[in-house]
Amino acid sequence: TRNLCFVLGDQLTRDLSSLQRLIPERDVVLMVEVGDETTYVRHHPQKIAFILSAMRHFAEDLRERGITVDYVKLDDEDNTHSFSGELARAVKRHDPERILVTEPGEWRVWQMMGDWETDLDLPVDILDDDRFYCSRDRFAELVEDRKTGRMEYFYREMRRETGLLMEDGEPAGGAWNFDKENRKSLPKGFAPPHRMRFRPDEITQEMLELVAARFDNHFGDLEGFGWAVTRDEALRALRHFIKECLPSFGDYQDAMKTGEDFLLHGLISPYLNAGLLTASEVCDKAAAAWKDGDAPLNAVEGFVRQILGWREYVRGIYWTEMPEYVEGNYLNAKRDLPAMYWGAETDMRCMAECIGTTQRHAYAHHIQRLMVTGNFALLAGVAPKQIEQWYLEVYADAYEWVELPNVHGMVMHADGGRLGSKPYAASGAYINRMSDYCANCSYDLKQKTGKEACPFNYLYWNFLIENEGKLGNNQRMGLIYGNLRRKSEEEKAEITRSARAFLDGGSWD
Ligand code: FAD
Ligand code: DLZ
Ligand code: SF4
Repeated sequence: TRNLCFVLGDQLTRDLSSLQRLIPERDVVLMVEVGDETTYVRHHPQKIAFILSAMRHFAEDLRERGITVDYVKLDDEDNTHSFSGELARAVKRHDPERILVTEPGEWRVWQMMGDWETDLDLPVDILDDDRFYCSRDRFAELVEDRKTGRMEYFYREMRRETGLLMEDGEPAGGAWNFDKENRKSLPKGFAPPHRMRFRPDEITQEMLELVAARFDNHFGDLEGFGWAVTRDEALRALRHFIKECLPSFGDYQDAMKTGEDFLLHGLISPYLNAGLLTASEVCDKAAAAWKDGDAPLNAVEGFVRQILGWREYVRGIYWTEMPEYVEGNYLNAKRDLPAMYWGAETDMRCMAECIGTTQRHAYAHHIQRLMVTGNFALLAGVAPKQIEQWYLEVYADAYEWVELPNVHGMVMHADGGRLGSKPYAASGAYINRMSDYCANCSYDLKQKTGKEACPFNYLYWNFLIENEGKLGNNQRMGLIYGNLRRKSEEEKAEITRSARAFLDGGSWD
């Protein structure tokens, strides 16, 4: 063997940079299922089943194309259960001249890779992950040029660089975004399209059994597993989304509805992040739908912005700010994550819905993550590391590079504003406007304090009171703090009392 090409579980892309260097006649691909990766956090069982099944299918696909794959299974006898251990064993088996690997998604693994050359006494080529529009180096350059202070500027730069949704150097439709046309609430009686789910084949069935036996103490259901596990299936799911959902994606992007777990969302993040789909093909197909007159610009731009803008931006932030990033706790939040996040009963309808969909599917859509479970953790002052770990565990699309900036930065403001200039704190009124949850909730949205009141109401004001020192001078929060300052001392004391009773078991009277 000349080259041993190590492919990780989120690198399941045929033209991955490391695989492009492969000469099938003489090189070997290594793929490994290892205990360390399945348990470094207690991933949702569907996440483990998805990744391992997708890995096994990908290995089959490579073999069918004449590539030699050395595949270590989770229950192989001599499995050392770590990336480094398995690579060392494979080096003994194949005696390669060189290791080829594409840079990993997580800092944790990046650090491991740094030791391999010395430990193995072999050259290790760590190649750029060119599945992203913006390389780590390019992002760092843009930071230097101060073109990435905020997502919006970064996104415009990416639109210019890629030419996506551009016409003669100008944004299509004459504006960079059409959000004022988006964010509608759902019309009465709205029924979202039926979603494409996939019946487990033999390989997936075997994985489901293995995961059920081995990870039965992890939070989340395994029944109902319907994720695509091959590129062909993922492409079918993407086509279905573009045809049936994309045309109205923009309009109802921020809506939430009881019992509707998917609405018009893409359901593609697990595929993008594991490599079954690439960002550029997804954005190109969405842009083509607009060009062909099959989807309006507000929808296509809104969708493309999530991928070309947000997804690339958070990755850039992750790699420019790590490893210090994870240590920040700007608002000094310290509370434990409440048991309802792990499925304990709660009377808060919104939380029960969003945690329920998470448990059922290892999925929740963006507004549920941001404005319900995220917003609660922010307002309740949950310790950043605890809520970060929750998000990393429970979603099939969660890898630290994308989870951490979203949770630590966007939701918890623990980075003091590196990612977003202000926290997305909101009271119950926002959730009521964007959903039908409150109509089915035993808490009263109209009451502002006391046992019966919607907890988001007093937690919202309590959050502003507790953090006035840090946020009171934030220009973008001027209006809100103006409102707080008009409240009487008595009113504020009521708010604080309710928040303490709810969060810390204090007295309600
Ligand atoms: P759609 O609504 O159809 O959006 C299309 C695509 O845009 C997504 O597939 C995703 O690739 C991308 N996207 C949208 N928003 C973001 C964003 N904020 N950051 C990065 N990509 C984005 N996404 C993950 O992929 N992994 C995570 O671990 C993750 N953690 C999150 C944690 C919090 C607190 C929040 C608020 C958001 C998080 N997101 C994460 C972003 C977003 O919620 C998911 O990407 C989205 O819900 C996936 O579902 P979808 O494919 O149906 O998305
Ligand atoms: C998430 C995950 C899991 C659960 N299991 C494996 C595995 O057994 N083997 C593997 O190669 N990758 C797995 N992964 C994905 C890795 O955690 C991911 O590749 C790294 O975190 C780098 O992003
Ligand atoms: Fe959630 Fe409050 Fe609405 Fe109940 S009333 S669903 S707790 S926002």
